[in-house]
Amino acid sequence: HSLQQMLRLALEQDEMKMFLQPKVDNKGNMVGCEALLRWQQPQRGWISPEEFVPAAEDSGLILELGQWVLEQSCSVLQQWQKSGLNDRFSTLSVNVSPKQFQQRNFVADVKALVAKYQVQPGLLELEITESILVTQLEQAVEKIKELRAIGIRFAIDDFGTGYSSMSYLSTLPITALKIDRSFVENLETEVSQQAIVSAIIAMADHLDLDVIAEGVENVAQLSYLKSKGCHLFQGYLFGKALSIEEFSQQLFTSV
Ligand code: G
Ligand code: G
Ligand code: MN
Ligand code: NA
Repeated sequence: HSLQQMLRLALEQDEMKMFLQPKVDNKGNMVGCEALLRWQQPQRGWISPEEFVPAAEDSGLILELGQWVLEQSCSVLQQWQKSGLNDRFSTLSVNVSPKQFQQRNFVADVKALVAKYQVQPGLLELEITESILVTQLEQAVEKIKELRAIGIRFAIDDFGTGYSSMSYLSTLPITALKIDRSFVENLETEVSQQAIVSAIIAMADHLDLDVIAEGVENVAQLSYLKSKGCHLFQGYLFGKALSIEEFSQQLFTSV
């Protein structure tokens, strides 16, 4: 079977799982999470999204997959709202592929899910990449504005790795930048990485955007990021992605 055939079966046969990686604040408190797909394939074992997300993009299956992740996320948020989320909780972030975002029905689909699960829209953050803004800036701006109008939040994922101009930053109603993992790598020793990261943090601050560092693996990286004013983090130092059950348990047992 091709990867694409296997992917179609995976969705039908419940092999796809949504995991949640913690986002933490200055004090190490869990203040949110990012939804990340995990595929447990019976014959081949565990398959990384780095392998199957591109295949899903090529086959168009990313649309079903993306819709599925969004629905799961809204359902989880509904459960958490019922259990009483504390004020510290910011957002559950969902990766949106360019193909999914560019669908004519994208805005309506998101609104329908938010309504179906009665999600407080401010708890949902959509992660988009700069590539969306390169090819279809005007349409993207309209879609983001429509969803921002009901309170949904938007982060630019992998910030700094795309080929877009930065002029969009002053016009786009996004709410956060995610510093790409590649800039955080070797941050403790590489002066050039430090220059890039401190510039991104300063820019986010001036534009009144949240900024979150990805791929934080050690205390030296964390200290540098904190010293420059970053106060949201994600990475193996704090935890890898957990099953919904495990994450929910941690969320409601932490003080
Ligand atoms: O979890 P991590 O190794 O393993 O994810 C690898 C890549 O797959 C990342 O670039 C991430 O953005 C992407 N990815 C993970 N989950 C999703 C998802 O639900 N939708 C999309 N479009 N990409 C995802
Ligand atoms: O591209 P995106 O940022 O959406 O995906 C996040 C990816 O980064 C996932 O593959 C996730 O498993 C991975 N990841 C999360 N934290 C760390 C980390 O601290 N180190 C490394 N190397 N990868 C991480
Ligand atoms: Mn992401
Ligand atoms: Na990223």
